[in-house]
Amino acid sequence: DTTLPSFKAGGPFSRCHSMIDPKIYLDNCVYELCMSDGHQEMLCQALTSYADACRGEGVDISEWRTLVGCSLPCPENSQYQLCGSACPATCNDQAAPDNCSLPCVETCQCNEGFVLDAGKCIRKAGCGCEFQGHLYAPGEQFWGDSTCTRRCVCDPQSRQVSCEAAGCRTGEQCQVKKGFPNCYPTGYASCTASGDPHYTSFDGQRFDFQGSCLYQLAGRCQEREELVDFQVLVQNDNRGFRAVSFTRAVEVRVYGVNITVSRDYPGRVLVNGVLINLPYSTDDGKISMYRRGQDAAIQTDFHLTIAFDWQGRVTLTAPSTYAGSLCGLCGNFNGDKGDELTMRDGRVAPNATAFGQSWRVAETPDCTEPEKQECSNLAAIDRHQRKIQGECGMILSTAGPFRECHRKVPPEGYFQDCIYDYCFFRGQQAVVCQNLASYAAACQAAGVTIEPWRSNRFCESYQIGLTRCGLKES
Ligand SMILES: [Ca+2]
Repeated sequence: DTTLPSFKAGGPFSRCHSMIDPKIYLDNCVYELCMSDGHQEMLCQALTSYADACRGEGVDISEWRTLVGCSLPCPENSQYQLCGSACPATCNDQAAPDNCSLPCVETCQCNEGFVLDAGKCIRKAGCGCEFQGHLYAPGEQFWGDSTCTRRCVCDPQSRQVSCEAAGCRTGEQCQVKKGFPNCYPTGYASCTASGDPHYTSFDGQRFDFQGSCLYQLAGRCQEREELVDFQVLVQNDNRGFRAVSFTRAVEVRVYGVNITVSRDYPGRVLVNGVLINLPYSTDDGKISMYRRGQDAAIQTDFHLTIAFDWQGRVTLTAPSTYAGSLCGLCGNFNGDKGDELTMRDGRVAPNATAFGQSWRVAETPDCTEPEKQECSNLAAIDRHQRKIQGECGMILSTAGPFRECHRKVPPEGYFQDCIYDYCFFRGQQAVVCQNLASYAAACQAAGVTIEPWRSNRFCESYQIGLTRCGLKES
């Protein structure tokens, strides 16, 4: 039996006996072996724990692993060392072992020419390049100065940094964040579709379009290599087919990934057809998805954000780098309100219906594209709602929760949308709430703090609803 002698006088641990009584370790070892039918792994664990304890006391123990067949499995490109450096060479500090003052440890040491990086031994060449005190990965691109005038790359072969003159794109400015300079958009514009649906384009044009097929809300339309291609599609409900007919699903196509946020899957999103919970990021980190208030927010690394509340309000925020290069129901983002209803063929549409139809991507079962319908009671509803503090009147109320917002976001257009939907849907609360939520979101986007407007009796929030159902802790 080779086991027990290892603990005996003259064995590899003998010099430790006077420092740490081996009896308890021996008893444990025998017990574990007995319980496990002499399993080798148990033996190795027991001996390792004694060896670690001894080393902790500064006792020099001799090689014991080969004696009992407990060789340490070492990862690729490394080898077992009974007494190796406690400061392994890493990408950031390749001379670490030379300057190490710690006692040696039993370890797997990287082979010659390799260093430790994230728990693996990689070739020194795989470490990348050092530039002005920072380490950059092979192939990584970065700005070589704080004003973004030199674009640099770490050459994977030579591990040398090479730079060339460059600059930020139109609609961008150089900013240093967290110590790293980068180009950031100078501004953003938002487009929304909400309610029946009512649209507000990037350049601020409001219109109604009640098509219920699949449409392009926005996408890159100019082939500009420096701009990442993307498409945002909306699928609307068939008006009249359901009691409440709003944007039903939003589909985002970018970087070869297909993301769908649908009313059919509240609280979750579909990524390439697979249902996932939030938050979630793609492996390359280029797309992240998270909950933002009542919305599912999808954000790309080029500062495009799409938010959908799983019910009927979608908001698109695009960076100024895309100004003038977009097309779809959200318009072209060129700062000119007059050409917003530009159709796919480049002509300006005679009306919103023709405009909407031109951006149809696909027909869906039973989808229709009716002309905007007039509601016969509209004038009477308008007069009544203007007088009251509740329902659509809450948007205009100078004593209401949105009063601080009136100067920043003119409320009249939102009120008009609200009474139009109120008229068609006979005052259904869910429809009114959608319109109020839409104005609230526009106010918050404009930086205005609004007062609480939802309550237990009116427009109860989704979160409160979930809590009531016991699905979520408050
Ligand atoms: Ca425009």
